[in-house]
Amino acid sequence: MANPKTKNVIDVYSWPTPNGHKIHIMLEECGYRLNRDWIAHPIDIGAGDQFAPAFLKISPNNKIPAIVDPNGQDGKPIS
Ligand SMILES: N[C@@H](CCC(=O)N[C@@H](CS)C(=O)NCC(=O)O)C(=O)O
Repeated sequence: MANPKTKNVIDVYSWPTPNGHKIHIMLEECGYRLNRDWIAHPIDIGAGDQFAPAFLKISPNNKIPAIVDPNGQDGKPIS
């Protein structure tokens, strides 16, 4: 069962590169707050984390940043 405290939280998969930071900045500029509205999941692209099968399900082209919004169309998660 979904945790009611985290069911609306956006999962952000990123790394502190300019492309990674732009999603962090966008979320904060839009009023989404870290650890309240979004959670950071580090993907160390120097270590090859972007090729992990679990991450490739979210980002098939092995690129960060990627997000999972739990409230996509019809209330289903979308990445
Ligand atoms: N079009 C993407 C580009 C994302 C991108 O190039 N990400 C790089 C890091 S900045 C990446 O994930 N590289 C890992 C790889 O190619 O294996 C965007 O605008 O965010």
